[in-house]
Amino acid sequence: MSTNGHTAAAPPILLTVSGFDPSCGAGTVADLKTFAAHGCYGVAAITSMTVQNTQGVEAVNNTPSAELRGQLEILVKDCEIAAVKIGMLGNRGNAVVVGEFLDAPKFAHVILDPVMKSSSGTELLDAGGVKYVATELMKRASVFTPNVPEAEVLTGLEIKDVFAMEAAARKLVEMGAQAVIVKGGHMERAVDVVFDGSELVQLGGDRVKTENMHGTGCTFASALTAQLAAGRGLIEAATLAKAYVTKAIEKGYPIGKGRVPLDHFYRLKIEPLARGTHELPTHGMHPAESGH
Ligand code: PXL
Repeated sequence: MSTNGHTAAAPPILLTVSGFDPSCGAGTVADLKTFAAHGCYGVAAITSMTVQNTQGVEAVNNTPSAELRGQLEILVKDCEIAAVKIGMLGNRGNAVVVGEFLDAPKFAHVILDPVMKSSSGTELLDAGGVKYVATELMKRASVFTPNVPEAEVLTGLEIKDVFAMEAAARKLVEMGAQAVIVKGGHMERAVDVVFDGSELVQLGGDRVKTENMHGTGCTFASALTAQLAAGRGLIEAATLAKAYVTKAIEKGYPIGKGRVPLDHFYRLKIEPLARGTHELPTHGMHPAESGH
């Protein structure tokens, strides 16, 4: 029994280290929704308080580094964290805090999504931060998940096709990454390249409209974190995460005038029955309408 008297078994606890988006399509809230949709309990340390809605980012207010360190330390003193997912960091100072945090306790899974820009083009990581990610933080992560523009910045390669994505994945491993997933959401075909240092696999996917979406990268990395924490291997976890994000994109609905968030909870929705199909009434229910 736990010290506070509750006996129900807790689900895996996943930590997101990310920025807050008030429209809740991306960042911390997208991560927490994804964790919940996978039956996990999410805790969060906020790196940045952005001012944005679905139409774009108006301001970025990064958390003071000492405050971010405090948030991380108080959580690990209390909870057993099964996996850590890192998204927007804001600046070098906060990236260094996270690097130091990863050096102390050893986490089984650290998924690093090197967020550099918002989908509307605002910078979400300063130049010093990008350098720290490339030289220090990337090697502390068990899985590194750049999209194509981020992989181009980090490797200096121009990426125009899936072969160049493979070359970038290999280069990132040479640069110190333990395993890499280069996400192809920005490409003609939405193929992701997974490379664990020995095996290189292409994950094909149904192309769904993503031009006007928000939070797809955060959601993929969070679903991957949940699957890895559940004990799945990298390829299976990536395949399941890609299937989840694809479906959540398909089911996305507009909530404002701009970018569309995903439906993280599409699995909770029961599809309407086909016309003419009736469920058997159970005890205490009204019989299904018989049409006379
Ligand atoms: O999608 C990248 C991203 C991550 N984190 C936060 C964001 C965004 C995009 O806008 O706002 C907080």
